[in-house]
Amino acid sequence: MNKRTLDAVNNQIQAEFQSAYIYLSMSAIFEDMKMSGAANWMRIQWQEETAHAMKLFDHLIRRGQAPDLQSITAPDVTFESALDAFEQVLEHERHVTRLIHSLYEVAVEEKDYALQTLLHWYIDEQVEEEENAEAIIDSLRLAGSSGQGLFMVDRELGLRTPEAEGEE
Ligand code: OFO
Repeated sequence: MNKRTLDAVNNQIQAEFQSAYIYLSMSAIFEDMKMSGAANWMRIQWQEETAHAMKLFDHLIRRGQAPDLQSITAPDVTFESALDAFEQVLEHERHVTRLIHSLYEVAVEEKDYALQTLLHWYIDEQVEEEENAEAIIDSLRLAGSSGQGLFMVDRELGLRTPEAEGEE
């Protein structure tokens, strides 16, 4: 793996851990709002993002490269409502999708076929990440300001369980 590709993968590992940290922060805020279902959803998202980082980390190890971990900054997260939070999730995932596509472009330009194959998984995963956020936003819009509606959505989010290994 050449230096340009290695640097790009290390940057993506940082972005995935940064995502994990943002979602853990959102989980803490939802706990504080007594929305335990949304807090659960965010906590599982934190686990998933950590798994995304580790899949790239392990790819480097398998290819005889030492991952170079970068700083993670304190998440600067605030939101007015659950809808606001999940709109921020969608925006963030769109940003991560752009990062994954840029990384893929590096892998193509540098003819790194193994990395390209690995990134197919991430490209599919980003479609799912955006789709999930959009579905929750739709539910929250339907619930509007109805306490009962929000209670139902929160209960639904509380049913999310960690995905099996490899399905993150
Ligand atoms: Fe790793 O997919 Fe979200 O950020």
